[in-house]
Amino acid sequence: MSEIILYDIIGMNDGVTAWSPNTWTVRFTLNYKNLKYKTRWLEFQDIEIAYKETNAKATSTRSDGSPYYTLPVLYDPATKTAIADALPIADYLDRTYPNPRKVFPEDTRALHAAFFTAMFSLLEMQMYRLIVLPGLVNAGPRAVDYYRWSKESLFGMTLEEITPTGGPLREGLWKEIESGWKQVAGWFDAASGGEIGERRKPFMGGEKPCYADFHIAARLICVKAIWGPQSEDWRRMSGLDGGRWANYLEQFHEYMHVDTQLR
Ligand SMILES: N[C@@H](CCC(=O)N[C@@H](CS)C(=O)NCC(=O)O)C(=O)O
Repeated sequence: MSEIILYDIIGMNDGVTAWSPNTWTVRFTLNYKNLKYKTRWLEFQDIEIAYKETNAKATSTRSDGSPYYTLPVLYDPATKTAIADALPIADYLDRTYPNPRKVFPEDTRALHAAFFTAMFSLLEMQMYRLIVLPGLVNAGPRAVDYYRWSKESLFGMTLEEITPTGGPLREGLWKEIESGWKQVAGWFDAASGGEIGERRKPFMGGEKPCYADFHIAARLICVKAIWGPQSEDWRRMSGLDGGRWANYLEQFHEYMHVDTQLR
């Protein structure tokens, strides 16, 4: 293939679902830059194939020292470059294809690094815990054993312990998520210098999205895909902060193209 290849995990909830937050961030980046690419869809248990096909290096290891294979992986035939992980991929794409636009506006890379740390501690692990168990269904029937092994060995807990299905533990996670989103909402307000209503800037990047926006939108898409758009959980999350996050997601339409052809 002469086009860039994005390796993504196929979701089984509803036809071909693009559900992985980290691969979504890369898809947004490719779409935003108008780059031509194809998607190679792998089932969850087959992620290692991306590394075999491209010679990409796994960036982390499991507790037994073996490579931890995750997606996204991106292969660019123009430069014969194979990279794993959303952030190094975005850095590579900005460096190699700075035009027509970068996802990291000039001199915002350090602020982005601070943003990732803040997002992770405020929200991401808490949201992740609420999708790990239902994610098993979306990974598809052939992935069940691998998925369970992968997540349980990472957390040192069963899937059912990672994702409490009720009770105070679940509510506690929700409370943290609610307060996390409230703080993120404050960041957006700050970006507009206190302006509200029509003059409020839509994105963390101002009038145009930047990587931080894609990072957030990707996580909203992921929880919506796994919980389901009609689920009680999605209703709860999308209703937070006056329905702000569902409205926010709608602004990404022009960057949401998904190459659904299986290959
Ligand atoms: N640090 C990586 C993390 C990638 C990651 O965790 N990807 C998930 C899908 S969103 C995955 O492939 N998980 C495989 C597994 O847990 O076995 C990145 O930012 O891209």
